[in-house]
Amino acid sequence: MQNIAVVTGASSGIGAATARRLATEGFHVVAAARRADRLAELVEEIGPGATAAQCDVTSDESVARLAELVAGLGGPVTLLVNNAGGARGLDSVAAGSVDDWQWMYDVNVLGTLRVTQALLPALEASGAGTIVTVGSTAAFTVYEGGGGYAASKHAQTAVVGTLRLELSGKPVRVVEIDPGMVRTDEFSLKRFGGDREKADAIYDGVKEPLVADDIADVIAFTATRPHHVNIDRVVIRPIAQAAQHKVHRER
Ligand code: 8X3
Repeated sequence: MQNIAVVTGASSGIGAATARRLATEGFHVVAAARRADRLAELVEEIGPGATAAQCDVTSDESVARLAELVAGLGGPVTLLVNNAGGARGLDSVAAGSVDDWQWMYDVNVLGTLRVTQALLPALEASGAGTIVTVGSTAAFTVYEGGGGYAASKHAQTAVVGTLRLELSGKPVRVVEIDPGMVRTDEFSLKRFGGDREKADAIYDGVKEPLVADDIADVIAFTATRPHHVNIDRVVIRPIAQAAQHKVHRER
């Protein structure tokens, strides 16, 4: 049996691109996400190198079922990509919705925690495990309107850093990928509750924002180094984004 890679949030964007890419790297990919129809399409496209797992990372039961499904495949689980997550709203702290903040904490932080806890025994048992967590540049910087998202991403990076310390001496490396501006079908659209105009404005005039494949490429790179090489953290932005507030726009 091939090595197994579990990718959460695999129904679109960075997760789907990562699932496709890891299959080409020889992993058997378990593509996990809430939307079964999207997963079915993805798994059909990838072929026998992938298994769909309907999973909601905000549910203990759902994540337990994911772990059972993965165990049932019988192969060594060598890679977990914690990619499920997202942003809701671009409101100020003064006006931010508690529900949106709660959702971001639950998915970005507790979702990472749940899936990591559920798969850690198998990753350790493989003798050569890797956990890659998709964070954000918002994990180490803040911007107006980004308070809720940045708070959740700062918290997620704290979990990742703590985990790396706690796994010292165990055969599981811990990697964090922090993307800046990536143009995917859904990230900004979801952030703005489906408002296409607002979502598109984020990328206005930016010649080449990153795309999902750029991030999948880096995830695959970190996961396929010799196992003693732990790439702690990668910050990746388009060349047009020198910093969070320094975006070159051509008009
Ligand atoms: C995405 C980067 O700039 O929207 O994680 O916070 S940003």
